[in-house]
Amino acid sequence: MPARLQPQALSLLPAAVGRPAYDRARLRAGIVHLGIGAFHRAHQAEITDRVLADPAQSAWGIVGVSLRQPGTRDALAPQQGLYTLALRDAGPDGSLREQLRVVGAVLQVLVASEDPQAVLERIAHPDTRIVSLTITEKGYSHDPATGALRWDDPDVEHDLARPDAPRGALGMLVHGLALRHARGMAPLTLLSCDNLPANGDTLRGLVLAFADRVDPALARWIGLQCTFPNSMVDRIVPRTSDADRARIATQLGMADAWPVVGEPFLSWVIEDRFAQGRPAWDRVEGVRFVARAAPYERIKLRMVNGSHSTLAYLGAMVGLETVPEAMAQPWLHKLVERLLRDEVEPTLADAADFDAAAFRAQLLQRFANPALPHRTQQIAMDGSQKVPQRLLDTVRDRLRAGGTIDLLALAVAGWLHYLRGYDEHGARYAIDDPLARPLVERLAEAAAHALAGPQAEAACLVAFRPVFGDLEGNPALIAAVTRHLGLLRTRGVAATVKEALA
Ligand code: CS2
Repeated sequence: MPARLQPQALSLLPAAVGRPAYDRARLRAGIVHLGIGAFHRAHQAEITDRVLADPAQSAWGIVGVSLRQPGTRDALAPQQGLYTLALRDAGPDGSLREQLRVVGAVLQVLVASEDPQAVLERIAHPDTRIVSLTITEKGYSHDPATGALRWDDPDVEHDLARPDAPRGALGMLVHGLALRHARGMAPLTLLSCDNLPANGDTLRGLVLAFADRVDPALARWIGLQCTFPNSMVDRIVPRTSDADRARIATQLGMADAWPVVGEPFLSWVIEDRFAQGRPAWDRVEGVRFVARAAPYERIKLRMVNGSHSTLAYLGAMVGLETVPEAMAQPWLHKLVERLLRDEVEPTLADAADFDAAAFRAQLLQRFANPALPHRTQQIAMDGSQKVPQRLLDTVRDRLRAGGTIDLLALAVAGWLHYLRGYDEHGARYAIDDPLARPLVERLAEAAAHALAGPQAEAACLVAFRPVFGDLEGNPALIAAVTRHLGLLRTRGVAATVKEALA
């Protein structure tokens, strides 16, 4: 057993491994981050770590929070918060490259399900100035089509009744802010880093709605004093595998119980609206503060995430396990390229200084990165929460402009096909989605109907309002999804895609 990664062992790391360029003992924790998973640790925490090298920035250490699972805390506590970030890609000759860096920005990890009071008090701590979030789409307890709060969400119901022990993100934020308000403390910036359209505005709407139920005066204070910048975040970060752990331990010469692995590409665009200051994150290449993030967000959700989900559903149905494997199929590669060029990019034409062709070429390379075996099933999860902003907003814009939606409809049909729960080889998988039950039950009813067939299933899916919203019953979308679904079911994914490209 190699020794464990720890502050005392930093000097023993090989010279090529990056490490904190500051005295961790001098840091204060200005940031509380809800959802301290791989994504945050490969993105915001690394960027913060680089900025902390300047002693003038030492107030921006991070306290991470896991809302439910103790896994990250258990892994990082013996390492006093240290962990390794491995950035991986392939060189021009195809050889794999990996750059390791030990990140020191995370000072402590709290587990809300074990000690919600500790999290509330941390939000109400005088050092805290920013609460940031990566809690995934479903963590917002909202209706994916409209962004409205779901009052019947079990976390919301629980947290309205238990201000002392909230378990969801909204409850934690509002009850934490209530402590600050009651104690006459300064307001906070609440910074969503999730893949939602207008993530800051969406979070603001949800927090204000929840707070208004708790205490209208609190809601007024939050609305007037706290800020909710929108932000766009882009870096591919697959789940860490045991092979990653083993390889990284060999390179470090010591064990890291939970390293994170990502691509070198990095982009973070944040609206510069902070209630109590912010780190100089923009000193790091790839990070920008702007007045309005919406154009960047739209490009990212539609180009990166829209095509990612398309690859994930269609790839998973033919048994392709990873994104680079899917990209190695010329017909899937071409589908993504054409989907972007012909149906997504025309909806982004108003974004200033956006070079769509260059972005597309770079994106295709990022997806093909052979050093990142990002699993199609990981991206396929939570479709009901992802499809609206990744594909359906684009469909809306195309229909409004009188454009074709053929390849977008193929992607939607791919999701519908995927929801049957087994791939083309008969291999079964679970549908991991908070709305799996209503979706699958509805589709099963449609399939059992006397007039069963792709038409009934497509109509039934497009009638599902929480996802399709005002596209409910749209005849053009139903017709296109029906056609593709029929082919997917009878001739298979490869033949259907090739025909769509012909
Ligand atoms: C992916 C994203 O898991 C998913 O749904 O599409 O996590 C994606 O890798 C990132 O948004 C890239 O920035």
